[in-house]
Amino acid sequence: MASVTSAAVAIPSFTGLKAGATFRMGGATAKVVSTHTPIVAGVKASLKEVGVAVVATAASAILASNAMAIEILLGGDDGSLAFVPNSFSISPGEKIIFKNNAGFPHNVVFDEDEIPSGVDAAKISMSEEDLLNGPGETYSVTLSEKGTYAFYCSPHQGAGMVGTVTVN
Ligand code: CU1
Repeated sequence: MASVTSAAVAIPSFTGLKAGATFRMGGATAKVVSTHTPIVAGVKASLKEVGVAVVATAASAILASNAMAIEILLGGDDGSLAFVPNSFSISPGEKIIFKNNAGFPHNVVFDEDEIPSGVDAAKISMSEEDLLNGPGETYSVTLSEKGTYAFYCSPHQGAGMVGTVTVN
């Protein structure tokens, strides 16, 4: 199954998921932001649009999104100093929304030695001193060059708060 990484989702009502519930799929935790029920034709159309094939069962939700975005949590619910998930893939131009969850302050700095050549780390990073201090604060970035990017949280890099995103 293709991995679907969009955070903004629309799900069919038969799954019984409520808005605000979280569920796991493809290794990423996604938050249900809408219980809007798309008509079948609409689901097919939007899946075709994003180029994924998803087999729906009563136990798994369809992630179909027009807003191409993925949400990465800063700090685990268990108090771990980590990006959740810490390794993921996106499409070129898809927005990554890093969101303060626990254990902040955090930030997001891309490693200039571990990003595709020609990409300016400063343009996609927060500054080392800049921090997200409050709950729910976000930092968003869009990556357009294909390749693998390593990033870290400067206050917690030593504690292992590092991550990798592949744009493909
Ligand atoms: Cu951090």
